[in-house]
Amino acid sequence: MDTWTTVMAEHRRKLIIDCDPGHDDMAAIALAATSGAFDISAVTTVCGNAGVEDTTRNALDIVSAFGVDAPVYAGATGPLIHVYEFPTKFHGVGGMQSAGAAFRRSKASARPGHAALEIIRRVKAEPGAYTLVVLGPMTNVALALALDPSISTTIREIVFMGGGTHGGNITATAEFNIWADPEAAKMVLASGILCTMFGLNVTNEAMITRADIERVRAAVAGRNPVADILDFYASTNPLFAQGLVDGPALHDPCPIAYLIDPTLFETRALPVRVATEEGPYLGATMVDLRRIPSGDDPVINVAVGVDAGRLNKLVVSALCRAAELCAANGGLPQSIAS
Ligand SMILES: [Ca+2]
Repeated sequence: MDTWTTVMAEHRRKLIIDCDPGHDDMAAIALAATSGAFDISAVTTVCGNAGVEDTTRNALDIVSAFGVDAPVYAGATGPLIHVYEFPTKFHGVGGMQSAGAAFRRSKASARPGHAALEIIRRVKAEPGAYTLVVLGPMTNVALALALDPSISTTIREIVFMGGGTHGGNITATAEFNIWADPEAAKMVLASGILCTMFGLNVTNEAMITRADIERVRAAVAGRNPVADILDFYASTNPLFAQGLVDGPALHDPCPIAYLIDPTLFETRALPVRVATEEGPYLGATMVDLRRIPSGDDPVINVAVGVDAGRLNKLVVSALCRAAELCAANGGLPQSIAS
């Protein structure tokens, strides 16, 4: 590396991306990979949009397609307590179905060792260095905290997609990632780690329109898995299919976009309770917008506003660049360093 490259590398924020790809996880990794702002040190996987074998396979294919030099570690095969069926309705067979071309299968395998243990190892080896980006259910992070609570002082911060200030998507009250493992989310929010929540109240504004997808398609001639995967995602969105919204929401890029440019979002420190009781509120995040501290509810940063226009430009140009990277890499196996 030349001096300038070395200086830049030292200033890049170190990330562990914990995810369940997942179409919008793919878009989030595309944004992280193309921004130049991050050292993506590891990708850890969890069950959520699909079983962990599928989300791990998808993560390996994504990092290979975008030339991300990061090891992948497989994590939890199930939530702590909650039992549910993986939602094929939105993400299709395998968790990241394409309407046309898929990413070429990476020849790499997940590294030995559980994702939770790898999170512990890394954040203890370099206290204060790692930002955790959590894009799926929080099972891996909760397991890591249960195994070694001292990591609450060595993780720099957590930014996550999940919850919301009102309303849900998997149920009327709950967002999927939190609903899938509410006990894990409750543990993580109560850990004392600086957490910033990107819930449906802002991520539903992060739409990708048909014209946006066509821009991504036009970025390269010929085979374009990024555009085709987005096409499938759009096709499964019932509101978009009925013409009620301009496009499907790409939820997961929001926390990454915040790390790139915090001015895209308005955040407030607010008490948040995760409902873990069985019933109609299971997995709901009850955000006290009155800012009245109440009992044991942890106060975390909550995204309450978004500049959707600027966010859209950032995400779509990243997806165009990612489509170029995918074409350039041709799905060839990457040399993935430890
Ligand atoms: Ca996800």
